Amino acid sequence: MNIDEMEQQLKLNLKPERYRHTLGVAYTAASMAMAFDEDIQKAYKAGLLHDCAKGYSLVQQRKFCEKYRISLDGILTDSPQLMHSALAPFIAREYYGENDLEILNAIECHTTGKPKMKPLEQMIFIADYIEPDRRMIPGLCEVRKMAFQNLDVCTLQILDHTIEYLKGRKQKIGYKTIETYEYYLKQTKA
Ligand code: DGI
Ligand code: FE
Ligand code: FE
Repeated sequence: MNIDEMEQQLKLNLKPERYRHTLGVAYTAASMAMAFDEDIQKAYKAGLLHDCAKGYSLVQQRKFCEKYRISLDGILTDSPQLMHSALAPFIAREYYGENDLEILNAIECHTTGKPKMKPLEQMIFIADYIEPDRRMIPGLCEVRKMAFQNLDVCTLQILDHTIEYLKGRKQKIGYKTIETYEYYLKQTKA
C-alpha cells in the first residue's frame, strides 16, 4: 500500500482520536528522522502502522494472537495492553501489505522497547510517547527536547517514567520493559 491508501484504511479502522494520535506519531517520527539522518518515509510509515492493531478489542486481539501463533507467555493475564504491539507486524503485513522488516520490527517493540534498538525502532518508541496530541505529563517537555538530541538518553527517560507510572497504578511491569530499562541505563552511563 502507498501512504495515501494506508491512511485511508487506518482512518476507517481506528477511532478518530486514535487516528489523530497515529498521524502525530508518523509526523513526529518523520521529524526525528530528519534530525538524525534516517529514512524519513520509513519513519512516517512505521509511525502510521504502529497502532494498527488497536482498532480491535482485546478479545479480537487475543483471537488474532492465536491465529498467528504469537506466544503470549505472561502478557494475556498480566499486561493485555502489550498485545497490540506483538500483533502489529502481523496485522500490518496482512491488512496493510507492509513487508519491510525494519518497519515491522519497529512497530513490534513500540510499547516496551527492547535492548539494542535500531534508530528507527527507537524513534517509533519515542514518537509514540512525545507526539503533540499526548496529554501533558510531568517531564514531557524535557523528554520532547531530548528526542531531538540523544535517542538513548531519551529512551531511558521514557522507560523511567513508564515504570514509575505502572508502579503507581500497581500494574505488572513486563520483563521486556525492565530489560530495556537496564540496557539503556548501562548504555548511557558508559
Ligand atoms: O498504544 P498507545 O496508547 O499509543 O501507547 P503504548 O503502545 O505505549 O501503550 C501504552 C500503555 O502500555 C500504557 O498504558 C502503559 C502500558 N505499558 C507500557 N509498558 C508496560 C505497560 N503495561 C504493562 N502492564 N507493563 C509494561 O511493561
Ligand atoms: Fe501502542
Ligand atoms: Fe501509539
